[in-house]
Amino acid sequence: MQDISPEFYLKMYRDMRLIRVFEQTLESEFKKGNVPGMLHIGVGQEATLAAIANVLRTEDGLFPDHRCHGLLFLKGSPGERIMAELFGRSTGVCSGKGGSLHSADASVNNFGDNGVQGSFMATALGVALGWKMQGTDRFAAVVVGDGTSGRGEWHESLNLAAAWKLPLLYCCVNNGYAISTPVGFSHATGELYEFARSYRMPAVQVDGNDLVACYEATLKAAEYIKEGNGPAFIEYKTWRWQGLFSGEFRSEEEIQYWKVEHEPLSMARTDILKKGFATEAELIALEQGVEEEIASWVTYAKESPMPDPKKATANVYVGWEVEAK
Ligand SMILES: Cc1ncc(C[n+]2csc(CCOP(=O)(O)OP(=O)(O)O)c2C)c(N)n1
Ligand SMILES: [Mg+2]
Repeated sequence: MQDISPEFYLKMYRDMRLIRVFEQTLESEFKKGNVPGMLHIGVGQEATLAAIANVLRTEDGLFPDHRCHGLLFLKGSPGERIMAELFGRSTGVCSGKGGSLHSADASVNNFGDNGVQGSFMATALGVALGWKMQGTDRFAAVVVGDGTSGRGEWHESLNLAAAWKLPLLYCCVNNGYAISTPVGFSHATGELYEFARSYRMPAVQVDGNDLVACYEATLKAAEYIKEGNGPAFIEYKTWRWQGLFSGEFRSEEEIQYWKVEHEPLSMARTDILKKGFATEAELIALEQGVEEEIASWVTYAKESPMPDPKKATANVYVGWEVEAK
């Protein structure tokens, strides 16, 4: 594996920071009532998400789950239009109709999420089959949580992708819980990569809070897929700061470990300083730049008009457009 250059390391760190500030800003705007609908945020999972984003090319596909707002803009959609989408504004990538769970952007091959956990794992098979039949080296990353591995589509998808050698990269974000159910409580194994190995695809487990480890594992898997070998699977062991609902169900020791001792941004930051890739002052400037960029996205969203009710059915069903009363 080639060494990661200082510029690229700093770019990925900046991406992590963008995700953190984006999500925390969104959460605070949500609490003020400015963000409609449901909201699940990816704070704590930034190393995993930034690594995936930096391996995908524009022509590759993305099937993001409900904690992937960061991937929506890192995939290439303009950040202010993702923010506007979450604010339900007409300038959003789906004209404000997608929101947190249903945002897609075909121009960057983001196929979007939906409210049924794991259902897009079946859709992804069709996309990957099409690209394979066209003889391209395009592949799609399917980002799914640990809880989703109990779903039928999860196993059906892995099975068919392996049988037909489809170009899919399964990115399993194991944050330890589905809502508040620990992964080992509801699965035959808490080591989810073992499931994938039984479907005869290369499968590894990485520290999902270690940026470089995540990037190297993701890149290696992507190269294997692009060579036409079929699917690969990565289990990123990480932790989300937010529960599914408010209220905390995890122990003090667990929180201390993941939020302080093994926190992904400070781990990357410490490593950058240790390697001499940037000075403290340069990192502070970079972090301030991120704050300003996200603030400008919020301003854009807030100043954007609400969708026109008359266009409620536009682009929803082909040929079914009706005039709203
Ligand atoms: C088929 C289905 N069952 C239940 C739900 C409700 N639900 C939404 S998120 C979630 C937990 C998912 O856990 P996991 O995949 O581990 O993702 P995490 O929230 O931990 O990132 C559940 C059960 C759903 N959306 N779809
Ligand atoms: Mg989970």
